[in-house]
Order: sequence, then structure tokens, then C-alpha cells
Amino acid sequence: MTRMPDESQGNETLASLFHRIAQMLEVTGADRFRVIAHDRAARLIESHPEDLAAIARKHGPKPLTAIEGIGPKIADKIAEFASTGRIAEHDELVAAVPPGLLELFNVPGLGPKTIRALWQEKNVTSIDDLKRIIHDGSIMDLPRMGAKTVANIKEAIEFSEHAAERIPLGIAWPIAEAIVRRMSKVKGVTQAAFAGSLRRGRETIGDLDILVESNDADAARDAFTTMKEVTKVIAAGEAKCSVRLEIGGRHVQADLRIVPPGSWGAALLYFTGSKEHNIRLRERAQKSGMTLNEYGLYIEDKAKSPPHLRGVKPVASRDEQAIFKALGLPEAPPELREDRNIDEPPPEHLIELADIKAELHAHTTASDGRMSIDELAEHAKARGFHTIAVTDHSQSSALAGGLRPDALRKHIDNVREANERAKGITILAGSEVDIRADGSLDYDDELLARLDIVVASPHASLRQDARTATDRLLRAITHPLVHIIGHPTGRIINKREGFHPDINELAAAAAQHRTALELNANWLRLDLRDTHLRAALAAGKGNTLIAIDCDVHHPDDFENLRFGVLTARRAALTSPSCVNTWPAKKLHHWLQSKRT
Ligand code: DGT
Ligand code: CA
Ligand code: CA
Ligand code: ZN
Repeated sequence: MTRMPDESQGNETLASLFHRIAQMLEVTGADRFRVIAHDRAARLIESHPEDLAAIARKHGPKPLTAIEGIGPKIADKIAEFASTGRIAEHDELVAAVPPGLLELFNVPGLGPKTIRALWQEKNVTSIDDLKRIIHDGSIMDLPRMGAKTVANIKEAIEFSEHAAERIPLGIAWPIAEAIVRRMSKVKGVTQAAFAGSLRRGRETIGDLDILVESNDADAARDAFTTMKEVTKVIAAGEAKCSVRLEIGGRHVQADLRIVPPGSWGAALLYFTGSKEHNIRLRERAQKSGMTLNEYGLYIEDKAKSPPHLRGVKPVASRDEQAIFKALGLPEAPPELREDRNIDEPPPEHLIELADIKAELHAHTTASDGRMSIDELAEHAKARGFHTIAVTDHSQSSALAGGLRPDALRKHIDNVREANERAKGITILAGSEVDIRADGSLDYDDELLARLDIVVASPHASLRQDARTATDRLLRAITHPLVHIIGHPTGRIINKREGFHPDINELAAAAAQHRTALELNANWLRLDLRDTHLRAALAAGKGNTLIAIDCDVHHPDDFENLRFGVLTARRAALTSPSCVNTWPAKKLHHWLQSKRT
């Protein structure tokens, strides 16, 4: 099962190995702390911007222990993987655990204790075995197994068999917005919002979490469970219900929580998560002699039952801000509520949607876009932008209608004429020029120098190993005529992994050469992704330039800007580091500085 180390695998293989070790330790009844350590390592590795196996191969396990959450034992295993392509502990566990047993972890709600009992006591080693003992009723022999639990397991198996992959941000967002709009009109509802990973702006979403404040829970529940997209009501309790929706052929689970007036802030805080963030807040509350739950922040009175059930008045509960304040903490925007230090204030000038004043990556009918130059400029102007760059594809992107050099020359003239006609916006003549497999550009320098702006992007040969890809991108970054590196890794969410370049090296070179790295706002790309962007900002030591662009092909594509900004906020990007926020004069001056 373990594959040989391969740079292009990045950290994903390694993370899934650790995740599987944690699961197997859990079913074999291993020590709880070992399970947690491996699970935590898996999450850290997956979100770490650098290729950890590559570091271990070069420098051994030692430097890995500098990463918070990676101890010497985990570091040794990463080094073991780096040199042998295997982790012996993993192989030993695989030999001890029936392979089908791990499938059971994909059934929502089925915990390791139950899985272990199913295995040890009923000899269940696969989902089929589990279905069989449900069917013949022998599952009821297990302790704490009632008819209701069995019905839930049955339901969950069905769901896991139809469960799709995580839903991209851009699909989930409008669905959630529509539900919130509908729920806010329901009788008794005083506030409605979506929470969970969607509110935090994660690139993919497991399920939707909708929150309403209402004194009429029945009305809210009825409205939610009878929405026309609902294909199944999974649970409908007093304060919580879950449904499955089908929208455009996609299956999505949505949870609704109904909270009484007064506890809105506490509930929103709790259900926005992340789990890690919640845990940190709760620990902080405890240290200050308080207790925090989804109903409010209360003075700890050591009573047995939770304070909200006893009518105790909370210290804070109405809004999130008041709770952060009462805890003595800076208010963290949802995008920064991941595994982050809660004492660290969010940066000043954290980027916002309204800061963006220019789109620097757009296609017209000259290549594969749907708008003429004038139409594109009109849409950009309507959004309050001072600058729009026309960057059609270059010749190698033949399928995307890339322009041959003469066609580009003609196109430049057309853009310049349109710019003469345009009022209130500057239209720049540019190109999205292919970075070829060897890092050379798709037009010669004489032609590139005529353009106001050059976005250089990789479009083909996207399976290159990390070193080759890094060198390829470095060549474009250091090219004196290039302003922006478009979608640097070429990944497509859920479809194509793209490169795993050495982001530190790229960012250091980009900062030095005043080349911006793009955060492509198309929700299928979001490239650079949040973790790469965070690493790039650190590596550029305050000089990193980022371009957040919609890669506009169609008027609707401008709407994707919010997803780019959400992703950027997750990396704590500030507006001065984003070229799209600069005033026209400053932006044009930077572009011009690469033309003299
Ligand atoms: P997802 O749906 O996988 O994309 O991720 P989330 O973050 O939306 O997770 P979800 O839907 O399971 O739960 C929504 C929020 O509720 C989560 O971010 C934090 C809170 N929450 C849920 N379960 C727990 C828990 O066991 N402990 C704590 N502290 N918080 C939880
Ligand atoms: Ca969720
Ligand atoms: Ca949920
Ligand atoms: Zn492109």
C-alpha cells in the first residue's frame, strides 16, 4: 500500500498514512494519547506548506521537531518514510487489522469504540458484515445497542455509500445564502446565518451549518425540513435537525440549529468553530473561572447541571464580540479561527472585499472569454475598479484560443483604442502568457515588452516533480518583464493536484524581483491556496506581493472575488501586500517599473 517516496506526492500521502495509523491504533484499543498524537500529526502535515519528507531526506528528523505538534517520535517516522517509503508501525498495524474494518470509519457517527466492539464481539470486518448483522438482528446483542441506534447506523451506512466528496466553497456558498434568506423570513426567526467551515471560508465544505434565532422552534424546523430541495430528513429534534439536499445533482447535508433569543452570539461562535478554536476558547474560559457553551459564557459555579438549564444569567452571549471581550481576547474573524493562537490579534488592515480596486487577469472574445474589451471594461467599472487588464491567452494554449504574435499585436492596438474611448477606468494591454515546461515564456521579449502587464501562468505539464516545477516557476518569477505568476500550482480542487513547488523559494525570489504571486479567486482553483499564501507571506518577510484576480472569462466570474478574499484572509493577508488594492498611480507605477 505504501508508495515509494515521490516528491510530487507532497505531504498528502504522509498525512493519510498518519491518519490511518491513528484509526488503526484506535480500533486496536491503543493508548488514547498515541491516537491523538498521530491524528494531530496528520492534520499538521496535510496543511504544512513545505514537503516534510523532502526536509527529512535532506536534513534528517531534527528540524521537523521545530514544528509545533511534531515530537521526536513523529519526526522519526517522517524520516523513516522519507528514506524507505514506508512506516513500519503502519505496516504492522495493517497486518493486525482487517482491511475492511477501516471502511467503517467512513460511516458517520460510528465511533472507534463501536467499531472495535463490532469487530471483537461480532466479527464484523466490513460494511457488508455490518449490514448482515443489522439485517439478522444480531447487532442487538451488543451492549448499549437499541433500535434507535441501529436505525441511525443503517441510515448512516446509506449516506456514506452515497456521500460525495467535500463540496467546493463556490457551490456551497450560494446554496447556504439561499437557505439563510428563506429561513430569515420564517415566523419567529429574529436572526439567521450560516456557520461552520463555510463561514470560515474553507476551500471545501463537509456539510452546511445553518443557525437561526427564534422563539418558535416548530415553525423553523417545519420550514427547514420542507424545503423543496430536501430529499431526506435525517433527524428532526427540538433544537437541531439535519436534512439531505439535492441541488444540481449534488448531495449536500445541511444541519439546522435553533437557538432561543439571547444566545445568538454564543451559538454562532460555537457552530462556526473550528473545533480547535472552540477548545482553546473553552480552556481559556476555564482558566478565568468561567464556562463557555453554545448558550453563553457563564461564571463557573461547580453545579452539576449546565447553567443555561438553571436560568443562570450569562456573562456574555448576545454577540460574538462580547464573548471575546469578556474572555479578554482579541476578536478573531471567522477565517482566522483555525488552529491559531487565540491571543494573537488579527493583523491591522486584514484584506477586505471592498479594498480591491483592480482586476489584473481577464479574458475577452479574442481568446476564450465571453466579453468584448469594452464590455469587460464596463463590468469592471461598474464594480468600482480603476483598472482592468486584458490578458488573453498566448499561442501555446491553442485550445483556449491563444493568440499568435501578430494577433496579439493587433489585439494590443484594439485595447489601446478601447482605453482611449473608456471613461473612468484604465484598460491595460496584457497577456496571460504560458510558462512552458522548461520555464521559458511563450512570446519573445520584444513582444512582452510592448505589453503593460504580463501574467505568466503554467497550463500544461502540471505533473512535474517539485524540483522541476520550482525551477520552472523561478525562471518566470525572475524574468524582468513578468509582473504576476498566475495560478502558480495549477491545481483544480477535487480534480487535479497540481505542483508542490518549494513555496519558500518562490516567495523569496518573487519578493526580491517585485513579482506578484496570484491568488486565483476562481473557486475551482483558489491557487495559491491558504496554506501556501501564509507560507509565501512569511518567506517574503513583508515584501511579498499578492494579486487576487478573478481570471474573468464571463461577467459572473467577478463574483468569485469574495472567495479569493476569504482565502486570503485565512492567510492573514493585509491590503498593502495586495497589488489590487493599490491606488491607480501606485499600481501603474509598479507595472511601469518593469518596462524601463
Ligand atoms: P466541515 O463540515 O467538515 O467542513 O467542518 P465544520 O467545521 O463545519 O464542522 P462541523 O459541521 O462538524 O461542525 C460545525 C462546528 O460545530 C464546528 O466547526 C465546531 C462545532 N463543533 C461540532 N462538533 C464539535 C465538537 O465535538 N467539539 C467542539 N469543540 N466543537 C464542535
Ligand atoms: Ca460543516
Ligand atoms: Ca455540521
Ligand atoms: Zn490561466
